[in-house]
Amino acid sequence: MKRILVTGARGQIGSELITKLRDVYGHSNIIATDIREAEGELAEGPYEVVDVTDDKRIYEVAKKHQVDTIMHLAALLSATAEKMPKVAWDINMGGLINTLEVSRELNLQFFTPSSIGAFGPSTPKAQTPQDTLQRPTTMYGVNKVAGELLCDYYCERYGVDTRGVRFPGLISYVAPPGGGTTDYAVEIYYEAIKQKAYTSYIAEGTYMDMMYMPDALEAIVQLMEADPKKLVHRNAFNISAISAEPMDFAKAIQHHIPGFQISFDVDPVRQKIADSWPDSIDSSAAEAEWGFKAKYDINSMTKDMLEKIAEKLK
Ligand code: VAH
Repeated sequence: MKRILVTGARGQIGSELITKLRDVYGHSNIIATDIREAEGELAEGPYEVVDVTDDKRIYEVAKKHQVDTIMHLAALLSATAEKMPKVAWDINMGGLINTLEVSRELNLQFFTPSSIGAFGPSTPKAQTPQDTLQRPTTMYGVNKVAGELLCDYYCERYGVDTRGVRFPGLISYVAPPGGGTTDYAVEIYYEAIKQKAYTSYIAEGTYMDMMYMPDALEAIVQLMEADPKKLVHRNAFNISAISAEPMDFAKAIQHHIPGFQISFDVDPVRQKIADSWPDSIDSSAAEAEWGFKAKYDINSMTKDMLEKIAEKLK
């Protein structure tokens, strides 16, 4: 039976992953942790305040709850990391080595996400291969590449069962994203309902990989339950569902809100980050090694997002 400690439980992924894991493994087996106090549904199960830069606290909570798995999500995202690179290094890399060390000491299974941000401008942009050049030009990307190598090292050197995926931009209606480059793909849905208009900070024609959150959560559980003997790769698998630019979102929304208008006011910092990332990545290794398959495309995601946000804003 899995007993899982999740860091970053109040983040965009964490807040929904806790609900998913509680449904799959039972409320009492999921230990939600974050640097902030619990709020809302998070308080309905085991919860601890944990700063991932405090290695002793992570060990203490993992030991106390006798977990067998850590899912480490706490991190600063790409745009925030560019504003405070040294802080991002300290949190992203400090938190990672601390959770890996606890996993080594307590023989825990380990998951942490990488990102399409682990690629850079010299990486092939169309159908980016699983194994290819990774020379990112952002602190977030440096953290993700270093993180992938560190997780593979802990697996090779110490036998820690580390696994990860390179997430695309994740789209959800539950917790707002914070400090990401792909956040426009969430904002556009809220503004479509509130204003029937959205001004995008990412330029028309800028393709990036995206995925609806339910597919992302299912991928985490599927990967962690996969037969380790079938894993050729581990840290981290390319996975994607949608390759889209802002106009694709606008057209999908206009099917439901015909008067919706998009305009552009490009943010040079986040545009530069987006331009350094792939247009589309190849998910075939994940499909072959653990059966990854996304269920939502841009049209089915848009229908669900608009319905759920309209309900939420009532
Ligand atoms: C970001 N949402 O924009 C995150 C993610 C692929 C993008 O890593 O930083």
